[in-house]
Amino acid sequence: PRALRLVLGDQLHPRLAALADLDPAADTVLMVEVVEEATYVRHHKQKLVLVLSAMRHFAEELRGRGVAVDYVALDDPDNTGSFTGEVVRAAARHRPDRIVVTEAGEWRVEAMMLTWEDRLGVPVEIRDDTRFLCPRPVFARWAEGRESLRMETFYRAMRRRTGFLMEGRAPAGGRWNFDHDNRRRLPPGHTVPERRRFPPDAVTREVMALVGRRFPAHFGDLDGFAWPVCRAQALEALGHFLDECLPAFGDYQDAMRAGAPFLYHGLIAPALNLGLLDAEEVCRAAEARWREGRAPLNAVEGFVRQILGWREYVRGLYWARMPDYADTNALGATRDLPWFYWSGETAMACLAECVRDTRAHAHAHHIQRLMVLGNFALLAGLAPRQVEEWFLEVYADAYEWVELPNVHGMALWADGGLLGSKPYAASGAYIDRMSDYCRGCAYDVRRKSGPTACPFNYLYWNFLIAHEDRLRENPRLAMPYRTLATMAPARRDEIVADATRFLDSLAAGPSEGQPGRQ
Ligand code: DLZ
Ligand code: SF4
Repeated sequence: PRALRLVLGDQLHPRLAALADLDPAADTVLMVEVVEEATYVRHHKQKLVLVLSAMRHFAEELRGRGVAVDYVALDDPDNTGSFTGEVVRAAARHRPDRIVVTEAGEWRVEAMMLTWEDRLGVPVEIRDDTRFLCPRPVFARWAEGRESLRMETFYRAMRRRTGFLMEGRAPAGGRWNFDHDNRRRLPPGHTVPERRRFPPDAVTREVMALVGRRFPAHFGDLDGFAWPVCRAQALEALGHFLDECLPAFGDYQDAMRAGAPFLYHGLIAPALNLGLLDAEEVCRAAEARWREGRAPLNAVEGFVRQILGWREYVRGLYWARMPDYADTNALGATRDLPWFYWSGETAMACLAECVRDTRAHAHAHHIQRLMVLGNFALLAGLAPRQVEEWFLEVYADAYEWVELPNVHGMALWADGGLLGSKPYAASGAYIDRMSDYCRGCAYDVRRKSGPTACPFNYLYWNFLIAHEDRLRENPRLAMPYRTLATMAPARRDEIVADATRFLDSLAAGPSEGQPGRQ
């Protein structure tokens, strides 16, 4: 019997479920570069390069192991441009007895896969994606009958289930969570480590030319590409993080500094989400550093929480709630995405800096995403769908399963609190505390009102005023609402007037003389 085994662009793992029982004498692995995946949202140029280059490297590795790989390149003249079209064509070429796939990361692609068996008249076996530590049915059972689905509860269950950072039944160090120790700002003059870069090899350079030619209008710089594109490079990047960055990762994980986009962050999400690394190995490696006394527990626990907790949790939630999850808009947000999310042209230094980092690297770290770009979107009432599309396009690590819950639920509270117990709204004081952005800003973070005041300040109170009915009873917002209750009506009016003036000035398209989307 001959199997055709499809490997998608974000499934580049040596022990992928669909390859488990591969018979090199009879089976063929199918990999396809299709324009639909590059354009269903208009991905950042570096993200396109990353995925396509990693696919080409992975195909070569399989061939090196003696596996027959049928690889359809983007420029192949017969390429139909979609997964379904290419599976249909490949089935005609190979006449397999069955098709084996690993479940897709995105709902959109799973819906396609579910049509293939009928269409082809060949059995299509869809296997669980064993790269994740919490299988979809396990999450569904955990979620069943719970009123709220809190990450913290899930994370503790996962610690118990996997044994990571456990001492018997107790959490290592006697606490589940060391986040309290993880909110330090970067001391002035502190030097952060140089990060490992992976300059483009011949394969990557060819893909860069292809992307430049085929997708010139997509956002993002193409030059400067330095992401790991194969497993060996990804392991090197992981090793570098563990050696140089993990020890201080916890302390500074929420800090931001102009001109230093990477700080002590892992930078492994692009590789992890492509399959070049897997969750278990990175958690195991980080835990080993702690057990060997080479990294403190607050750092290692903070890291493991992101992978074993948060990452698995958002994926579980995505599959448990899609497709309806994407449709909610609990705060009724409808404003168009301002053009500066593309151009970076805003007098708000924090936002301009985060957009610049994003354009240059297809990367920004979690606080830049959540507390600057996401926080602004929340406070300004930007339409969830537009914000989600932006996040999905611009980050090298973004696939809908991970992007959507993070943006829709965590940043925008568009799910009405299924994921987060309160909206992550913050005024300029938070950004000032965690960064050095405000020093270089045209606005004054200490001013509360008027045209030179930091817009985050009045937008924050304007947000609380606008959603008073919905949010006043939220126990986690009791403090700001008590403050609001003591505000004089004239002060409230002033806040609303400042916010209205500012929001009305946001342009949703390029104004004259501004650069285009790229
Ligand atoms: C993101 C992406 C891109 C840009 N291109 C391809 C491609 O040409 N072929 C492919 O197999 N996968 C690609 N991907 C990744 C898919 O979009 C991803 O597998 C789905 O979104 C499911 O998670
Ligand atoms: Fe951002 Fe306000 Fe600080 Fe300017 S003053 S950088 S807008 S937080």
